[in-house]
Amino acid sequence: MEDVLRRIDLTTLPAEQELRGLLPRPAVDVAASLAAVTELIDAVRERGADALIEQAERFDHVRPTEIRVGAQALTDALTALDPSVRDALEVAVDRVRIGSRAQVPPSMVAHIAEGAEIELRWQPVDRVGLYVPGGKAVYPSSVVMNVVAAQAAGVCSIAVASPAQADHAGLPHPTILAACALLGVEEVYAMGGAGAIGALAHGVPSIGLAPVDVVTGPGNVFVAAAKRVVAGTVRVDAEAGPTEILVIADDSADAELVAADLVSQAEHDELASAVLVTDSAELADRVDASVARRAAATAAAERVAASLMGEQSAIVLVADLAAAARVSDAYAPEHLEIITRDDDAVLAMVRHAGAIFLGPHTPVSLGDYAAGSNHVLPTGGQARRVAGLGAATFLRAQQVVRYDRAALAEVRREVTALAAAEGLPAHGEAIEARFEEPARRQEVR
Ligand code: HSO
Ligand code: ZN
Repeated sequence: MEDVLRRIDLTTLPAEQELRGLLPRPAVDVAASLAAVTELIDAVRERGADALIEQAERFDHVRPTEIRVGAQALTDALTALDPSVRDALEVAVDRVRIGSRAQVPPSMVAHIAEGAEIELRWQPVDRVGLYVPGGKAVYPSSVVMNVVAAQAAGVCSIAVASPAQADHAGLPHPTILAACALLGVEEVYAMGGAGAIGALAHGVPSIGLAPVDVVTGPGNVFVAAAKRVVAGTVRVDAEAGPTEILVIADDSADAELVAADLVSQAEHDELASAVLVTDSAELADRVDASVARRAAATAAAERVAASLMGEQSAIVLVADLAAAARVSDAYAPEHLEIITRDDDAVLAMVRHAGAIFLGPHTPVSLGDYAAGSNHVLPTGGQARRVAGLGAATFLRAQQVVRYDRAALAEVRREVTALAAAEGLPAHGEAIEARFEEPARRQEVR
């Protein structure tokens, strides 16, 4: 049988070989859309709801009657939700809430010297805007991941934006509305794309939409570009590109499970990446045969085939698991699965990944819904430098500094010397003033 996944043989990998770029990523040119997106955002800033309605007509092919979704529509969506989906969402919410709460760091006090301390206090931002796409993929699970993380951080004010749907009378998709209602989110807007990101960042006074402090959520290339444009005004999360899964497996792994997991993420997108890195040529053959069978039989067979046969997907053969960890780190995948005889030993060698799934009973699709982890993760190699979405996305570390007189006296000379060296004598005087007699202070003035 023809191979489905292309093979890359790195069994003789020189220690110094540069591995980045070995697995090409799908080209997503966010910068090319910046000008167009800026125009859309400016229109919303200038003309508010009128511009949002025009943009819905142009891009979503529907005229929303109202941008702000009414309370009744939210309640109705939850009432109409299939009870088994509601139950499943509730389980997901409970688990993600436990996982998200555990991410909120406790306040810490650093004792610098006697009488000198700095408290690190984690404060949530006041208000956030969460974007939920509404195109071919409608993911209520993404509503859960964004909202629960913000709630766990202690954010008081949450607004959700999702495009108006032609099939749903200009409202966002009903499962999105139902998920919002389930989570107690009352402020939902039927708006999508770059305009929605601009509206959240800058506010739309005419419809009572107050500007937010943080905008998060996945979206297409225009949403990614819009997040870049508003990044000077609000905090944004990482850009979400096509999904990626990289599996490190040895000959002890069950090829059927590895294949099932590769196919599961290929299901998202023609541009999704599915990569197996293994030191076993035999496992590689078995996984490829299983992938061929599964890809042909799955519901989204065409999309899955496009993803698996694309340049971005591959089986990489390496000499040992240390080399597998090097390949994985060079790629910095959104999702990394480790299915080997000693998963913890491999984990210890790996540095860069959005989320890591250990062992044969921890598939990525568990994490997509109900592991308790968050599924909004950095793609495109961003895992080298940023974390996935979580409570921390909505928190700031604040330094609370407290010195007593004796502690200040201890560094009096050093501060004054540095201030003088920087040509800022008033800085030094602010220190010295603490040690002058009250009478002398008058004299100086
Ligand atoms: N795997 C996707 C998230 C998702 N999967 C949503 C199913 N629904 C990106 O991490
Ligand atoms: Zn998924």
